[in-house]
Amino acid sequence: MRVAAATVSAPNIFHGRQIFAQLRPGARDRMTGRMPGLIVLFDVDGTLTAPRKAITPKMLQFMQDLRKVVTVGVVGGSDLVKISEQLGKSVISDYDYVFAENGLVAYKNGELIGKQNFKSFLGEEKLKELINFTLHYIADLDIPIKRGTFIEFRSGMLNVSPIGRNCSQEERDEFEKYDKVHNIRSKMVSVLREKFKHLNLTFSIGGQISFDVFPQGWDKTYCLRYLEDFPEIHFFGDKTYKGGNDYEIYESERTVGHTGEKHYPINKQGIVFFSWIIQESMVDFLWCKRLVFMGGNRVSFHSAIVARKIVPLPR
Ligand code: M1P
Repeated sequence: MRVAAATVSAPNIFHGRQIFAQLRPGARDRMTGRMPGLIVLFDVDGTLTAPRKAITPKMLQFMQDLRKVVTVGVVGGSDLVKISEQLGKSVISDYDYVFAENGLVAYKNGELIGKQNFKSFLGEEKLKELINFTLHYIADLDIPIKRGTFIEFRSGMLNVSPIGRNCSQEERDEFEKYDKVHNIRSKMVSVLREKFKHLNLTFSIGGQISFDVFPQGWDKTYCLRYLEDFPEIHFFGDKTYKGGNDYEIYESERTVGHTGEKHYPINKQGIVFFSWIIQESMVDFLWCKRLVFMGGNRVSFHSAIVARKIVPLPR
């Protein structure tokens, strides 16, 4: 489904309600009490948490409640170490699916089900060429401050940070502001993209101080190969614009994409949206989903909430 509308027309809402009424009887699996064939996937940074920050207790509780009524997965650009710092040490068993590094490292019910290897894919020579060029570029870069760990080597990708990953939180926030004005990362990405176009790599800006480098197709849509049992996949993310690391999965034909109007959409708006699901059962979600579907457009959290208020569910 495609992005767009911030509003939904009344006839579509009405039609959505009719469909909702038809689907209502089979909405729950008798054994699990959860909606079969449907999964809700969440991005981490900027969606479940502030960038690189820990999940709030309220949000954690909300996710646990949500998992009682629907299958839940998380898909982050970060590696598992960082996702665990943010979502908790038991993260791989707290969710049905945990996709670290876009799903290049994948867990289901606490078990590792897949792991990609960037080094094997590229080969040592090409990898060295890429790393050398990147480090030279950063060495020549004149930015206010630099720290350490300019390249983080991960299983399925490289993470490149012009300031260096071990900057402090304050330095991280300052770099992000500086980058918004001076486009340090997007300029660097353009140069790398051109220089290494023969390698078919993707350069994806997902966080505050860095960008990820991986082969084309190893973006967040990679995780969808593990979700063949789910004809309906809802994805929630913040960086859903072109060039953002949620773009491909948000735009994928296999997902119904949801984006926030501001940062941390789940905290500010989506939590209200999903609270209805938890409180009033999964049928609310179906209703909202049909609303989006019949509208032929994506509906933001906000407009879904507004629409939900305008036309209350039949009791
Ligand atoms: O999850 C989004 C990004 O989070 C981190 O980005 P940064 O440190 O720049 O804020 C990184 O782990 C990055 O790989 C990831 O995509």
